[in-house]
Amino acid sequence: MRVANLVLAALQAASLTSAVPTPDAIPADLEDALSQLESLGTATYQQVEDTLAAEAKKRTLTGSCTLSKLRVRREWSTLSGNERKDYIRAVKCLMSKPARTPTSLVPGVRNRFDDFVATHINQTMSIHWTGNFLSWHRYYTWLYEKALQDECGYKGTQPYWNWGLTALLGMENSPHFDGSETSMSGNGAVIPNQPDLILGVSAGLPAIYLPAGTGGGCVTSGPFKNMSVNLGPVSLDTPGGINIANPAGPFAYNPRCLKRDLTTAINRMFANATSILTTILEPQNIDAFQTKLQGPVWNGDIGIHGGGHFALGGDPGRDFFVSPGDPAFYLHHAMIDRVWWIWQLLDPNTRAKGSSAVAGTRTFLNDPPSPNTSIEDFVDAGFAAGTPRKIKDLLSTTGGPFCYVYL
Ligand SMILES: *[C@@H]1O[C@H](CO)[C@@H](O)[C@H](O)[C@H]1NC(C)=O
Ligand SMILES: *[C@@H]1O[C@H](CO)[C@@H](O)[C@H](O)[C@H]1NC(C)=O
Ligand SMILES: *[C@@H]1O[C@H](CO)[C@@H](O)[C@H](O)[C@H]1NC(C)=O
Ligand SMILES: *[C@@H]1O[C@H](CO)[C@@H](O)[C@H](O)[C@H]1NC(C)=O
Ligand SMILES: [Cu+2]
Repeated sequence: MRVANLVLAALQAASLTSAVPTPDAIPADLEDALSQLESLGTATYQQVEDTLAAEAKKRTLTGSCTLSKLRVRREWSTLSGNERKDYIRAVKCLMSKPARTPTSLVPGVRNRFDDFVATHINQTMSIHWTGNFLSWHRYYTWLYEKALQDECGYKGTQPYWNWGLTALLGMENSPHFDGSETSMSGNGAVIPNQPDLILGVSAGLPAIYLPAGTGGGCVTSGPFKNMSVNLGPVSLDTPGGINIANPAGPFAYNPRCLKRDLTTAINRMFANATSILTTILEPQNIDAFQTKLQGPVWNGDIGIHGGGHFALGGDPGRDFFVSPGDPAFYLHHAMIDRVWWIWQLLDPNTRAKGSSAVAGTRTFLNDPPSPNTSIEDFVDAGFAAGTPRKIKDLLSTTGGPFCYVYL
């Protein structure tokens, strides 16, 4: 059976309308699953390269993305120390540049980094559990990457955080969060005996109990230990089930330390390599895919998306509105985008173009009721960057404004 499938996969890979070969079973063993995931990622990368090369040869290239312009986004742990330092330098540079958002609208913005946070806060209820969730966050992450490149001289691309890796290593021991100078900073200071997290209740959903992490306080190590979080909280889940908002409002100036509460247990429970593979291989339409990825919370599942956010924890990491205020957000959402990209390329004709590529409505879980999302709808990142773009131009990472892949 396995051999037959491998032969079939090889034949498919060789044919012109090559589909990416998929594993015949999803391993429960996390190391096996991780290596299957990486094979799938590499095959997807290869397929994009082959397609661009074939189009160039036949001169049927329709867009402006060519092989020579193609940029590759990579996993944090595969970057050299100097590459990671350059990324960190550029993020800090963004934090040192003046904001573009009018302070009449958002009194709390202090820098360019905050522009992105303010936009996310402003649009939260129309970009999550909506039909534009994936395309909005793809565009947003790309605009952030572009700001790092264009405004801060960053030479690399937006790195991603493969949660399947940190589930195995333990977050605290990973190159992502070990607190070294080449990490995205480490854990928060230890707050002993933190009670469980209780999610969902504030949104009127059944409670989900999650273990609190190993930190909880201000980040004490690495490049971002002294950064100031300026906006929020807006809806911050804290241990014990308490949800916190700044009474002065979501846009008030409220400088405070960056907090983390690294929780490998949550990472391992929801965002391990097996669940990543399952999210990619099981759902057969966009509705099922985005539900699986975000987690059917009404069934006690926070999905790989919630798994990453809540494993990072802290303030603003566990704040649904303000989460981009932790610079690790963009590594997390690059991985979300990578998972979508792999899923799309398993059937690009229905998943990366046309009306079958989107599902959902314009409001959070359709509350209040709103029209279905259309690929003709616009998304924008407000004062942060860019111009409004139609969803249909954001469905392919090698079309519209984009020209990147993941490896
Ligand atoms: C970080 O903040 C602390 C306390 O304000 C200060 O003592 C320390 O010098 C700062 N470190 C850096 C690297 O800015
Ligand atoms: C991986 O994640 C899935 C889905 O959340 C979970 O059911 C499974 O128990 C996890 N695997 C391990 C080994 O923890
Ligand atoms: C909106 O989408 C749902 C689910 O796909 C579908 O059943 C419904 O007919 C759509 N509504 C309109 C007005 O197109
Ligand atoms: C928030 O969104 C509204 C409606 O789209 C817009 O008019 C306003 O300028 C936005 N504010 C910010 C700070 O982006
Ligand atoms: Cu978001």
